[in-house]
Amino acid sequence: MSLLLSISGWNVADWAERFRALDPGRTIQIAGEPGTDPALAEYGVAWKPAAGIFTTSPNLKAIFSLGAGVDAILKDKTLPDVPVVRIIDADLTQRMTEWVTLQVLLHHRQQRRLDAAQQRREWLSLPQGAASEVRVGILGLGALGKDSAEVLSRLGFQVAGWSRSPKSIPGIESFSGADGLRAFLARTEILVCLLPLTTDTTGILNYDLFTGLARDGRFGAPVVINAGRGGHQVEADILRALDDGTLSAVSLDVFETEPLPVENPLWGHPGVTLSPHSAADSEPEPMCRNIMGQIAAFERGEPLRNVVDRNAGY
Ligand code: NDP
Ligand code: OXD
Repeated sequence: MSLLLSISGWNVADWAERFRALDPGRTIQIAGEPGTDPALAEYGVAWKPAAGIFTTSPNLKAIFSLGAGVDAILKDKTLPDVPVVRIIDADLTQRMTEWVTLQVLLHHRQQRRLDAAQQRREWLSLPQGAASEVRVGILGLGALGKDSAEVLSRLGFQVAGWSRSPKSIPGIESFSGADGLRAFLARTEILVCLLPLTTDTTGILNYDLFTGLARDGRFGAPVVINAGRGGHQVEADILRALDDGTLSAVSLDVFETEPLPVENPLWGHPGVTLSPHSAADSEPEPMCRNIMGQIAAFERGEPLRNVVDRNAGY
């Protein structure tokens, strides 16, 4: 009974310790370490795994993603034909909803203007609009998009979502498919992207899409918030749209290149609020519990949950 961990960018030894603590009887191996035998692995655990890493594990039964997004796993064309399971976890969802709510409120309450006024020691009194006057649109109404939508709706915002299939969520207007996109954009003044990165969604946050957003809201020009993947956004188009007034502001957690290079103009642009791909960190304790719980259920004969549709890419 062995787990093979292929994790880059995060502290793999820390993750291994967490898994060991939860199931001391199981062999936890770290890919690439001396003495590791991938042939023993029954389960893969991955975050940005090394390409080809699971090809020498003939006993593999499933691969567990440590993140909600599986684009970095699925891009490996040598991935064995076993179920890929992604994370849906209350802790991660809560973190994302906090970040999305923070960003929506930051723009709605014009906090960046107040910050600048504070720097100048200026007592700036701004008109305060009601949340009920603001139309938020969420691209992606999955595990994360739905929760953010519901919380923003409870705060009073007019919330709609766009997904592949139509949704029926109380209080949330549903738009779906390519046919529904234009109408969804036309009623949206704060756009939030919580899509998975697939061939269909790559580059979706581009200049053409920005020009389709509502321009009759409180901010004059719309706002874009992206915590999906950097591959969703065309950064040259974001800068152009900010500079020519097509967008009033953006909040970005993800970037075409991560870490964002120091010379990237997004760092210093006054219309940009950014965070370092930290909207919703995968916290080791709940993630390891989630995965070990899934493995225990699977070994009792229960089906795996949250298995990715490899054709759809999410
Ligand atoms: P889900 O798979 O639960 O939801 C994805 C949603 O996107 C679904 O509603 C789906 O539609 C919709 N969708 C997918 N493709 C299309 C398309 N072509 N057109 C319209 N809608 C589409 O994913 P999660 O909510 O769990 O996560 C979303 C993404 O958030 C992850 O893939 C990851 O990239 C990102 N993420 C970022 C983090 C960060 O810290 N920045 C942390 C965690 C996740 P349908 O419901 O019809 O299938
Ligand atoms: C994820 C992420 O996909 O952290 O979970 O980006």
